[in-house]
Amino acid sequence: MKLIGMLDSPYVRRVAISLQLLGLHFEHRSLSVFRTFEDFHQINPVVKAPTLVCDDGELLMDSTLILAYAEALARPRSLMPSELKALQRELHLIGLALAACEKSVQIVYERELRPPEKLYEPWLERVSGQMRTAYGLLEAELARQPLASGEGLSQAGVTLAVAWHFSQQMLPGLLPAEHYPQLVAFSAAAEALPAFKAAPHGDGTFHQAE
Ligand SMILES: N[C@@H](CCC(=O)N[C@@H](CS)C(=O)NCC(=O)O)C(=O)O
Repeated sequence: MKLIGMLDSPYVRRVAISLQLLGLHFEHRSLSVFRTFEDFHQINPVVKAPTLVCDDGELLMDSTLILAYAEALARPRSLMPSELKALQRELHLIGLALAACEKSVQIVYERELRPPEKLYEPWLERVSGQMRTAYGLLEAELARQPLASGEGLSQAGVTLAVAWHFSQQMLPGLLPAEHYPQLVAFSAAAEALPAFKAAPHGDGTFHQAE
């Protein structure tokens, strides 16, 4: 299967890291939804990153849906807990991390895609507040109950580490490290893992280690 999209997208990156952790082989094509719109359009006319081209040619999009398929392919291997209470917490954390991701991406788009005179400050303030709230809640969750950051890393761990790293790279200064010590430590541990190093944030291409 082929994963289409750039690793500067937190959604593409969470899929690239998760596929590795699930033991699934894939090729990666680092196409930009902006700079290479036409090339992307030829693969997926909706131009959404990530796109997964399955081995039979079927197209999947949306990182969470792609990961649902990947989980089914990888069975019995899984990044999700099976016990109900643990699954509930896992989904709660993933929801917070995806909200933080979405708000971060909205800030990036607002800053980078709009002409400066069309920036809408009340919207920027709103989404910045939502992003800080989501990360604040994640920080409190990790302080209350740690999450495995090495062996045993779960989907919540992948998603929150990728989200935090993305926000740090793209929105420096918006989230002062001293307010989020748990997230800083968790992210550092995750970024040191081989699966994260093989799919670094940016415009590079992932190569599966043999
Ligand atoms: N909920 C989606 C969000 C994906 C998303 O917004 N991807 C961005 C790149 S970071 C994209 O495709 N942007 C182009 C567009 O929406 O037109 C997911 O989890 O995959």
